[in-house]
Formats: sequence, C-alpha cells, structure tokens
Amino acid sequence: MGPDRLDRPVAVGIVMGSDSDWPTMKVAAEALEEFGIGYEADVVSAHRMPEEMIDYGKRAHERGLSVIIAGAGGAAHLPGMLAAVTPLPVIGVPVPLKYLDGMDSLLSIVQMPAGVPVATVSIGNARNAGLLAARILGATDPALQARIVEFQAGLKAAAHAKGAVVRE
Ligand code: RP5
Repeated sequence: MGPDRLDRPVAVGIVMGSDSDWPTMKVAAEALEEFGIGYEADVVSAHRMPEEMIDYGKRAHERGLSVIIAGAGGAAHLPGMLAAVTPLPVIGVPVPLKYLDGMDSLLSIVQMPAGVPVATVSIGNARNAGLLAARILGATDPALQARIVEFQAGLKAAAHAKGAVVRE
C-alpha cells in the first residue's frame, strides 16, 4: 500500500455502500486525521458492485491495510461480507437512512454468526469507529497509544470541567 495524500502509510480502509453515506462516514476520517493515521476512502457497494467488494476484502491485507471501517445503511451487508473474506478487523458503522431510524442498518450489521466478527458501533457513530481503529493500531504502536492516553485525559478533564459548571 502506498502513502495517502499526506504521505502517510495507509493503515485504514474506510469503505461505504454509497457516496450518500459519506456525510456520516467522513467523521471516521476526521478522527483518524486527529491521530495522524493514514487512510483511504472508497465506495464499495456490496449489492451494486459485489465482485469489486469481494476483491477489496480479499486484497486489503496484502495491500498493507490493518483495519477496515465499513459503513452502510438499510440492508447493510457490506461490513459482514468484508469480514467474511478478510483476516483484518472490520468495524461496522450502521448508517441511518430516512426510514426505521437506522435500526435496520444496526441489526443487519450487528447480528453476525459466530466465527465472523464485526465490531459494530452505535447508529451513525463513525467517530467511535475511527477512534476504535486508532486503538487497534495503538496496541502495536507505542507513540500512537501515548496520543490515545493523552486524548483520554482530555476527555476526563472536559468531563470534570462540565461537572464544575453544574456545581456552580
Ligand atoms: C446502502 O444503500 C448504502 O450504504 C446507502 O446507505 C443506502 C442508500 O444508497 P443510495 O441509494 O443513496 O446510493 O447500500
């Protein structure tokens, strides 16, 4: 895998079923940016381009990716089908559509059979998908893990500050 547009090695593949998912999925990209993690982003529809989707999943690890973040809405088969063909960790993002408030997306991503895991975040929560990918990469990258610890300290400080406002 070559570098991304900022010359970083591409460690995370962000894929989605449609470009209409990008407003949700770009938040995962923003989280990766915060930690300086290289990524690529593509539309790889499970239903509209199944051969390309299988090829993406089969080759992702050979191309140097370490984590796949896959988002889809409705009959959201993309994360699960990728998990079926890749040895990489797959993080699923249920994208909420106009009907059913994203429950359809959530249930079709989260109910994977034993043996084929997808780490599913909450409906529309692509930020957590990006942060989870950072944690996975941080497990073998001490400098990145140190930045995650610093980020968590920031969360704690912000929560304490909010508590102080409530007590005033
Ligand atoms: C899903 O169908 C996509 O992931 C998207 O959430 C949904 C609608 O796609 P479009 O009709 O907007 O292209 O496969």
